Amino acid sequence: MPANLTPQYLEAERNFHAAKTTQEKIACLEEMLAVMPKHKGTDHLRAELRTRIANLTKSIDKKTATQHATTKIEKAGAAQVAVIGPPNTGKSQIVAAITNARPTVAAYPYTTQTAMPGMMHFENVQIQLVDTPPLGEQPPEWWLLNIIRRADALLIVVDLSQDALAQDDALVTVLTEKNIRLGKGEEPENDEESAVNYKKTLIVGNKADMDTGGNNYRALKSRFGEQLPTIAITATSGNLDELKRKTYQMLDVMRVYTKTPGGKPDMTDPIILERDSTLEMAATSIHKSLALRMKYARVWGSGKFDGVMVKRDHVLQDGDIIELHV
Ligand SMILES: Nc1nc2c(ncn2[C@@H]2O[C@H](COP(=O)(O)OP(=O)(O)OP(=O)(O)O)[C@@H](O)[C@H]2O)c(=O)[nH]1
Ligand SMILES: [Mg+2]
Repeated sequence: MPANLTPQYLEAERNFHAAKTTQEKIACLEEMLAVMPKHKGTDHLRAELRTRIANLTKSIDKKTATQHATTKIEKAGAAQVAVIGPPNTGKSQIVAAITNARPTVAAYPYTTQTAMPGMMHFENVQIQLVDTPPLGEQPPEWWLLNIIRRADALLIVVDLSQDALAQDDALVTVLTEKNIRLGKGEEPENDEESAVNYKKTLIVGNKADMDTGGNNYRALKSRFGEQLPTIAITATSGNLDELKRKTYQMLDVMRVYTKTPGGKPDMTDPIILERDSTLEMAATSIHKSLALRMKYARVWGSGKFDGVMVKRDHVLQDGDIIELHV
């Protein structure tokens, strides 16, 4: 057996052999990839798993494109944020209130059965939220787990009309078992061996209108407030600007604008980059070949003076305007 495969890997492999549908098989292979220790000894196995996933995906795309669409949500906008949480906490209400999607909201639990994406605008940035079925004490369904793993970040929604801590603890336990941890985590190089998947997370206490004296939110904040950003909202009230702002802030990104020589920058269409990205990373995000061909750039904002010439390794700041020269 190569390279200390973990018990989680072996379990995923058993599930793979037991899987009946192609989608389940793909999910098990993805799980195997996700929980596999990452080092030289597993390079070969990882490549092999990727090829198998690609081949199965090709066969599925031909057969059942629509069925596939509800279990794998294509990313759109600056980031994909999965909205997850226990039953009936208001996940669909939140997605309906701050995006263009219209998922069903209802007073009984287990209303949502499939994932539904919607776009949220925050200032000049578009962020994709994905409404999901409830995540209870049971392990999540294979495809929901994949959506969570693939998402750039999570909104965890709990119900402040009840004891929110019990709900959250159950959910954190379920995710931890699947090697998903909440927060920013270590740098990838320090974490190579562990195969742990860190997710930036905003904890959303919903139904604040029913939290008498704010006691449940206070308890939630003292439990998570040091590690994760938290917010209390009333999703049915309509005033959710602060939720949008905190969702954007959690992503830890920055906006950079481009201009042509002599032209004006388009301030409505920023490039979204990880905070502290360099000029080279900005060019790559526009087009790989552009990064190769680029000779220098001028920058307005983080440079010593406006329009100063900078090199590839120049670290950009939120709001910078760049002019690339090839
Ligand atoms: N009082 C109050 N009720 C809310 C609030 N947000 C949602 N609700 C109600 O809570 C119920 C559940 O809302 P949903 O959005 O369907 O909850 P969900 O988390 O998507 O539920 P599942 O899909 O079953 O997991 C509905 O009756 C909503 O009207 C809120 O801020 N305050
Ligand atoms: Mg729902």
